[in-house]
Amino acid sequence: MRRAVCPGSFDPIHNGHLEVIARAANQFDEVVVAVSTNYAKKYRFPLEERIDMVRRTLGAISGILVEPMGEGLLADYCHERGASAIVKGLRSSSDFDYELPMAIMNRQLTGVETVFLAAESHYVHLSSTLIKEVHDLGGDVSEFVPRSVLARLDATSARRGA
Ligand code: COD
Repeated sequence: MRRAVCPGSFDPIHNGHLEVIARAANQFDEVVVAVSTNYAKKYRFPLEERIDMVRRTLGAISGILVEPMGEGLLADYCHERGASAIVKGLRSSSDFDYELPMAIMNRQLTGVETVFLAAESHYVHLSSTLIKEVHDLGGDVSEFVPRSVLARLDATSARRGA
């Protein structure tokens, strides 16, 4: 069984993430979507809500699991889960510069390989941060996120008084 991990904050999940996860699922027998927690990071959505958004969006697709990643090393998580690869989407050369040292370090730590998938051109400009900013300022992000995520963004804007 060839298992891969697609890690991310998913704060919130968007169509660029989904496209990479779907392509990873075509290449591997099983894909674990690992939702990370980094206490140094300030998230818009708590972990449980980020996991819930990912699960609702992906539904019950066979071969895709959604799990919390915990706070430890991604390489250790992959080793514990028996995953031979980490799958990441690449949007730009700056993504590559950021990801390459981590890919090498992760391979040295536990032997896990990193597979980079070129982002789909229609979604290459997307990030969770940009989507939140555009939405907070009144822009239409419905083309970039699943409907259930848009509803959560609307709800957080209402709570924040935006
Ligand atoms: N198109 C395609 N792919 C995309 C797009 C897009 N528009 N946007 C994002 N992606 C992909 C990227 O590959 C990205 O890595 C992934 O989706 C997740 O994106 P985010 O923004 O949700 O997640 P990040 O960037 O906050 O990263 C979370 C990680 C869990 C990957 C990161 O925190 C991590 O690696 N943590 C592990 C800690 C660790 O082991 N440290 C030591 C490293 S050697």
